[in-house]
Amino acid sequence: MLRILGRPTSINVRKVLWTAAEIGLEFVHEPQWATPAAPAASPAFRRLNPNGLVPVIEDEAGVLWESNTICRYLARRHGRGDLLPDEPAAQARVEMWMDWQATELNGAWRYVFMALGRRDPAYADTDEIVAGARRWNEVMSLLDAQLAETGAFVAGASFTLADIVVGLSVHRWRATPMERPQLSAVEAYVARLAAETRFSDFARPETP
Ligand SMILES: N[C@@H](CCC(=O)N[C@@H](CS)C(=O)NCC(=O)O)C(=O)O
Repeated sequence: MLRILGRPTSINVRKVLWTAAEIGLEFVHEPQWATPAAPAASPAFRRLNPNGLVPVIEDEAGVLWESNTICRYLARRHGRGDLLPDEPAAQARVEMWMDWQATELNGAWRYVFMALGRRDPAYADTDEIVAGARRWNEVMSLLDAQLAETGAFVAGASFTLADIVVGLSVHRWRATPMERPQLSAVEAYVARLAAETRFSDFARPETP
């Protein structure tokens, strides 16, 4: 049986939980990992993921970490070409937006989300917060332009893994208390995700 390890307050854990739910997988979720009761930095957990980060999965094929890789693995293993197409160019378009989420978008929010979303006192530099918010909004405007062009989902007309990782990121942006531009294609996208997918189960107000 597939095991998914990690606290569901983690956006990266929720990527995997949402993917598993869209596929309709049976799995055991161990939500205690990366909480004070079961730190991800512990030697026991580092034997699974030497980075000491969640999510981690384990199934009959072994242990995997890195959330986007896990999502792709689950889609391929269960033959879900709708979530990750086999055709190389279509597949690359989905992976391009997944990699963009993990690098450009995640990198843009890192400081400002820790400051305003998590209210972590270690992130108190006002200049960094202002610059971070500007950068995050700029990157989101790029996404808005892409969504205006597809008129549907991130990588094109249909829902894919790219929408799981980007959709949760959009939720984080909308749930962080800061000034945001009005992005109409992003708002239409959220409504589409809520109507057509399991988005609302994983994009709850209490877990930005
Ligand atoms: N690139 C990794 C990042 C994983 C990551 O940063 N996980 C965070 C939670 S979102 C974590 O485990 N932090 C350590 C902790 O919470 O103890 C992935 O996508 O899986």
